Amino acid sequence: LTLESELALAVERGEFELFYQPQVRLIDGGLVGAEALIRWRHPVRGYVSPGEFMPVVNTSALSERIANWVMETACRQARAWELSGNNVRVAINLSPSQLQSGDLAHSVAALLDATGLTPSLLEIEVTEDILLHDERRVLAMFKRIQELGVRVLFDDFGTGYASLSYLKKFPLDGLKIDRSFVFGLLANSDDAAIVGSTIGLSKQLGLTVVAEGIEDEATADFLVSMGCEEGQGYFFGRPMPAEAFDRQFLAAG
Ligand code: G
Ligand code: G
Ligand code: NA
Ligand code: MN
Repeated sequence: LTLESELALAVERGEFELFYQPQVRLIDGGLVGAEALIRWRHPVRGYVSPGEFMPVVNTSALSERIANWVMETACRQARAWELSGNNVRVAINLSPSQLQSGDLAHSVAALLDATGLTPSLLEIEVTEDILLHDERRVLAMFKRIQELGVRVLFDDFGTGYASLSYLKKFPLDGLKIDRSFVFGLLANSDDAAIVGSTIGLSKQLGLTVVAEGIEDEATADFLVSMGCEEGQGYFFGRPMPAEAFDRQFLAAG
């Protein structure tokens, strides 16, 4: 069996799951959202990380199907949280191939309609490579998605080749500072300069800024002192199943 045919079977068998990682307000640690991260619960190998199978998904016919499954599962979860009185924004990741296929804005609109989810509780994270594709098409699609009230965030900011020019071209709602700049923040003055400038830039552009990869309190404190509003990382919580997320972060009832 090739990995691609195994993945097709996995879709049939419902072997995919979404894990959720908390995103917090750095000033007080309050929960603001969750990033949904796909996992494949393989019957023999256990949880397989997306780094191992998404590259195959992205070049296969399964790409659109899995994107739709991710969106639907995340929207249902966000709606369940909303109904229980917790306004937790849920962010999903879409790879360039998934943004290319089908009519994404239409699927998003249909899902919001079907689930009743408040649109501002859904976020879409895109990486810069999306913007290597047909620029006008991508722009039009983002615009339609944003008109629905769904936010679009630039993921892994700073790691690409032309991050600043993309900020200029695309009407984003926010950016996520890549964890490679956050890890060394306390020890490396270059990283601190890059992160500090990115926070300033985001504010001037009116963008939300989220720091990724926060692994300790000192880094979180330093980010607060630099004016960063939101963060995510193992210090606040690892990606986990929805039930664990409920128990750890949301008040029961
Ligand atoms: O969760 P983990 O660190 O293993 O994720 C590895 C990579 O897989 C990350 O770059 C993440 O953005 C990507 N990824 C995780 N979940 C999804 C998903 O549902 N869809 C897509 N397209 N990428 C995902
Ligand atoms: O590419 P993207 O930014 O979507 O990747 C998100 C991935 O980063 C998640 O799969 C998650 O496992 C990983 N991640 C989240 N927080 C941390 C962290 O604090 N440290 C490290 N090393 N990885 C993290
Ligand atoms: Na992401
Ligand atoms: Mn990222």
